[in-house]
Amino acid sequence: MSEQDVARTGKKRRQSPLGAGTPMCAGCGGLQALHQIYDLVGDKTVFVNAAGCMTLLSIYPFTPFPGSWLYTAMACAPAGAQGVRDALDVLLSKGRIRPEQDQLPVVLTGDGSAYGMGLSATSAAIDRGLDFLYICYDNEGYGNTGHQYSAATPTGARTATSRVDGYSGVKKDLFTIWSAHRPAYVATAIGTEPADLARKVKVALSLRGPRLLLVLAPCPTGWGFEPARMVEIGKLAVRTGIWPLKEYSDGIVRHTMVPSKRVAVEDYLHLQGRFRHLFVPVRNDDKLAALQLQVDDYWSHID
Ligand SMILES: Cc1ncc(C[n+]2csc(CCOP(=O)(O)OP(=O)(O)O)c2C)c(N)n1
Ligand code: SF4
Ligand SMILES: [Mg+2]
Repeated sequence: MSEQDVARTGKKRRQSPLGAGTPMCAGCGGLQALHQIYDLVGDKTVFVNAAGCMTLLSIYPFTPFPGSWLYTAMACAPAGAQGVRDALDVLLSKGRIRPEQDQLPVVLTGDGSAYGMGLSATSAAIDRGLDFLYICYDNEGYGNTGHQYSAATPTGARTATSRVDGYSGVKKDLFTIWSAHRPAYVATAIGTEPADLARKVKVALSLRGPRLLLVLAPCPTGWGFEPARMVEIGKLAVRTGIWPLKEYSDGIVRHTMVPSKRVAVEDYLHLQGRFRHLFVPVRNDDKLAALQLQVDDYWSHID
């Protein structure tokens, strides 16, 4: 509801911590997922955010979250979460806050921090067994600065820094990197599969120690599609098998949604401007087959 609508109708604006008025793109898959996660995580949280699109959710001294918000440099959000945890522990030990007033440090970063700049600080925090939740919304590029490639960019995607044939690297496997540290919990998720996401948030909240929710964030602005197609694209990411939904705990990896008949990868690619060069002016059959093979190869190792 716009300012004019509020003045004209006298109706109140819908009250949601992440509601209307957030300065984010329409159809943002990251924001959609964060809405759902926040509904379950609640306000006894201290968000520790590294620079990225979601930083726009907090403009000093205001934040839409009833809890607290701490902004850090890209490389050090998990170190910030350690400071928050330590401070809360001191307050608890001195009786300055009661146990029921304790809060959960929640790191919130994009893939640029999670897969790259902040990975060292993350690894160290997991090694220390820090009791925190890490939410990474993965829009597969440095979105906030114009969508340059990151270590999460998929092969072949055009970005601001990989223009002609698209990104020549391979998307880093952050799920496995986290799991190799043997933390309490690691899960991939997406906002367009809300039941799967909600269950994983609840599992994460029931545990202590380092926990990661790695959420694919379809990004109309960086990926080049109409905001209205965000849900369709998110669902195709799962149905093609490009974004496997899975979780890790106690040394075991489980797939939580296995597509019964996988849709062709190109059905997902051709909806996005970042892959348009694979279809026009000339269809690149070799590259499309190679991208399909990457996905087939992954699933050939899953029972
Ligand atoms: C060390 C450092 N380098 C560069 C920047 C500029 N910068 C701000 S946000 C951003 C993009 C972050 O990408 P990502 O973590 O994927 O989040 P997104 O913007 O996609 O939400 C960059 C490069 C910075 N803040 N700090
Ligand atoms: S650039 Fe992408 S991730 Fe960032 S706010 Fe816009 S849609 Fe969301
Ligand atoms: Mg990003």
